[in-house]
Amino acid sequence: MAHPIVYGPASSPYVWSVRLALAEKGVVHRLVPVEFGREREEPHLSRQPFAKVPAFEHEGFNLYETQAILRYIDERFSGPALQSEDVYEWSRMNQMIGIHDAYAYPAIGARILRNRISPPLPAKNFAEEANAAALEMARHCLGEIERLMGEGPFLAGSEMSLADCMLFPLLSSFARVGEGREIFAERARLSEWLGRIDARPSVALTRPEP
Ligand SMILES: N[C@@H](CCC(=O)N[C@@H](CS)C(=O)NCC(=O)O)C(=O)O
Repeated sequence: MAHPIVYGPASSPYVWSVRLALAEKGVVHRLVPVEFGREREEPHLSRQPFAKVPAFEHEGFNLYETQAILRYIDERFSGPALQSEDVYEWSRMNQMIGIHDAYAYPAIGARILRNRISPPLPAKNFAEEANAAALEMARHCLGEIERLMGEGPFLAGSEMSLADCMLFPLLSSFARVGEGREIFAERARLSEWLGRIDARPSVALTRPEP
């Protein structure tokens, strides 16, 4: 079976989510780096017409949109299931993934991290009010994620799921900047979760260079 190909920069949280899911399934993949900025040009635009990363390819099947890629990976490959059979855990997983895409990534990824640590892209000078609103949203997201995960140990049940794959890259990057560190300091259960996922071999295999 041909190895799947992931297109995008290793440092992108969305790219890392896909690679993390592959590593959790024990699937070897090939990363084809796409430098930031090049996602707006060919050949990437033919793979992802909305000029985002990642794009994904497996045995001639092309796919983009991280949620779809994650579900493909779990359904297509053997290895530990990353979606619970339990309808409540499965729904919680989908809810967490929704929170990531609708609220957490726009505030944390596209604003706070983009402002702080996105070389080689120049920091964007967003208006202070917009930065404050993003920080407030980040705080709200982390509070809600911690509430929904309950006692854990994972975000949506007793096993690692696609929710952990989706949220870990973004939240672990956030925990490394000052604003994130402060919020995590108030969130013991979420911090423990971060440490638990961080220790997994799949993270060691896919962690981007600092
Ligand atoms: N809906 C897309 C979003 C992916 C996304 O926002 N990727 C970011 C990097 S983590 C990106 O491509 N940013 C470049 C840009 O917006 O120009 C998905 O789920 O794959």
